[in-house]
Amino acid sequence: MIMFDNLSDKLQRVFKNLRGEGKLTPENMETALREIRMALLEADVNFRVVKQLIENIKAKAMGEEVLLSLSPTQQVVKIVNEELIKVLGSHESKLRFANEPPSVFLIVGLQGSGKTTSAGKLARWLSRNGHRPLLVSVDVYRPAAREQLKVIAREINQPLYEGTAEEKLPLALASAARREAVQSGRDVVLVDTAGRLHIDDELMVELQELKQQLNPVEILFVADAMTGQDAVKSADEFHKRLGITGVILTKMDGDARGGAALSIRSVTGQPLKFVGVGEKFDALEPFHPDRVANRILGMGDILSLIEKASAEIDQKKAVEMQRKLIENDFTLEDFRDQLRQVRKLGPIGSLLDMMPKVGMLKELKDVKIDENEINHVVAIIDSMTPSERANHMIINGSRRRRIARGSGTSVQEVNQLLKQYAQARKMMKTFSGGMLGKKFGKMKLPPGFPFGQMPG
Ligand SMILES: Nc1nc2c(ncn2[C@@H]2O[C@H](COP(=O)(O)OP(=O)(O)O)[C@@H](O)[C@H]2O)c(=O)[nH]1
Ligand SMILES: [Mg+2]
Repeated sequence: MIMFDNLSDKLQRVFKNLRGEGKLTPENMETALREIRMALLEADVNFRVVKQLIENIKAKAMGEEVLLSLSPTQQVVKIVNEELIKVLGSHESKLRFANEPPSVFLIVGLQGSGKTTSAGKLARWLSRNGHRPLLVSVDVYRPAAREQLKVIAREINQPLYEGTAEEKLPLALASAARREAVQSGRDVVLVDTAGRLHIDDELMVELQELKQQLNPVEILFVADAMTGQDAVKSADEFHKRLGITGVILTKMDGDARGGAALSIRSVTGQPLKFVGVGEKFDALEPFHPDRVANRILGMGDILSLIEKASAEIDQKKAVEMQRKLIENDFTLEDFRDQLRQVRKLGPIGSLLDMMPKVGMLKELKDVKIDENEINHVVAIIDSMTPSERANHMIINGSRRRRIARGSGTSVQEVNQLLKQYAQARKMMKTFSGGMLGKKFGKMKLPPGFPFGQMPG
């Protein structure tokens, strides 16, 4: 997110200036705090939020919590980091779901903030995370708006409730969509509501009615990060008049200064749940306060980077694999490709060791990728003929001996590989391809994948 670059630069300059100092004194702390305050205000952070932040940082820096083992810079970085995380909401705020499905989510906000796009993104995100969403647009005043959601639904391949000719009002449409969800076993109804250029009473009355009748578990306010403190103000007003349960901050890929992201939580008391980082439908990320704080302080967001890099490992291939799995067409050749991808991930192990927050990646650390073993397996598959790779059932005893010779391994190893392949094939089918797509991307490898002896 380029939006924090400026703030990040400025804060790092503050830390650099402190580096020359032997210890924290009221004087050098005063200077540092003044500079931090300026940097935050220039980033368009709400002035009350800045005031509170500075007070907290000062109290901590001057208080008993100062650790002798840290240098002045490290101390200040640590404190600023902790306080930023607090302002951003401390921990990831997950979506809530109704005890009895379907859960109704109202998507609300001003016109152009990104509601319709976010509804689509959220539908895709939910469907990739084990849910079965149903979309409905109740923006009855602008037929184009409903058409827009219809087009999006088709593009992301998620169902949309279109409504009948009689269902002309938002309430009728939304209620019918909920009934439809019950009937078709959909567990989340995403209601894309009408927006206005400004908050007006008519809109609020309509939304209040929807809230009363539908009893939504989430009322997500969609705000455009580019509008800075205006976004914060309207979030606050929506919350006062309607009661929101979370915020989706869109257009974080733009060059806004970041003030909205840093203020909205403190001002409204409601958490940022997702950020929109692009126009595509997968450009939606759960909001992680600690990662954003790290990013602002210039620690880089190694976590997101890795997640992204691994998610993008040959997406095309992953999709193709998924198709093959569904059609039970996963050959030894595909198995070899898969292993090559795993091998590509190898260096991540060493990357992890350098990272400050490995705790979060415990699952990852436990997966040891044995490159040697993978190389062996790849060599064995390399020694097969194309028809053997396409159909492992034809690999009889004499073929096994030939393959072992060709790859410089033993028949035993070839046998073991074929067994593992058969197991992997079975297991992957149970995962119904999910692991190879998003989940594989996030490297949530099941224990022992792809070898039995891996610790997990
Ligand atoms: N760059 C960027 N554009 C976005 C994002 N979210 C929405 N948009 C764009 O913002 C514009 C308005 O979005 P729309 O969903 O129609 O807003 P609505 O009026 O609130 O429903 C569209 O051109 C979207 O493509 C985002 O996260 N990043
Ligand atoms: Mg819209």
